[in-house]
Amino acid sequence: MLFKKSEHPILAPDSSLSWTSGAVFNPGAWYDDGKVHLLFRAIPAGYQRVKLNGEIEGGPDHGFTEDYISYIGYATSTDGIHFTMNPEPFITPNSEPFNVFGAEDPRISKIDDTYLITYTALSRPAFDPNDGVRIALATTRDFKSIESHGISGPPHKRDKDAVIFPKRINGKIGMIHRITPNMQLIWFDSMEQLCNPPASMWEEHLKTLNTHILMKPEFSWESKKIGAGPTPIETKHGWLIIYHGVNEQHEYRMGLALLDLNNPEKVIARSLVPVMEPTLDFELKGDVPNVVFPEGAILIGETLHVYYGAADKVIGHASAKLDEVMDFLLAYKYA
Ligand code: BMA
Repeated sequence: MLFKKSEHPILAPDSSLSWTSGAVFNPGAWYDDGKVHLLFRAIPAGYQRVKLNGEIEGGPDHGFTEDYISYIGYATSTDGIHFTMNPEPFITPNSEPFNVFGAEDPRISKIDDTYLITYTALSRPAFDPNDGVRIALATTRDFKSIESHGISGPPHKRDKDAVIFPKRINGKIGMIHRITPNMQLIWFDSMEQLCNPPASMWEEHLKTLNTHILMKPEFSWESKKIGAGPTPIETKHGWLIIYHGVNEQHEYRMGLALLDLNNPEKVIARSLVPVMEPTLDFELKGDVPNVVFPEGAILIGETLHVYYGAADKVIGHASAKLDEVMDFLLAYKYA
């Protein structure tokens, strides 16, 4: 196995903090100055899984009650494995139209001295199939004070899985996002434009969406949809992309791809097979079974640490040597 999983979840619901008492999962990560920063999704206990009619996300015919509303929490670690949670949530559902039903699935990137947090904002209950999901952006310099920039993605139904490259490329800021079933890439001219994108930019982007596709589902293990996971990692061979793929049985696995360093629109390698899949009890059983959902990846020395949501209930950790991951992926390099 390329990635070695930690045997037990590294973070789980905590009954002493009501907002984390039901589920703690899907963490974004960043590492600097000897500290791992983790932002994760948390839900208070009390919600229930219910059978719904019709096509919905999260399982062919199941959803959750309306009190399934996510907070975003913050935890830190010095070794990448033992984390301490802040008792207060970092982002709380609020009255802004697209945050009423929660904030989900944060990713962390950093440009200059600003941490960029992309997350999913909801204006309707999580499993309502209608138009109620957008990409949102918040920034912080210290994980204490936070500036909310509101919606930072196109006005398109269920756009999710946004992540920002951790440096400017050819002077621009790149963001990957996911309008089902593909992953798309968009460029912003400046931090100002990222924080306040004009409506005309999205009109143009949506009109020409096919030209912005970065990756499409290609293999049976990801046939239903794919989505970016952690912040891209810069290596000498290219940008390492860790992503999730969902199959027709609604099982979530982890895949790898490599993008050209100076022209990330060009995919230079992609693993045919998933590199991680649900096998442990806490990945097979939870609120949504058979899910590994990677959202955070950091390098400490030569070791790549991956943080993932397991079965929408707890947080798992896996690690691998970066050079072994690259050797594996380069075997799938396109000619
Ligand atoms: C996706 C997101 C994730 C979740 C996954 C599996 O659509 O909502 O938050 O972990 O489904 O249920």
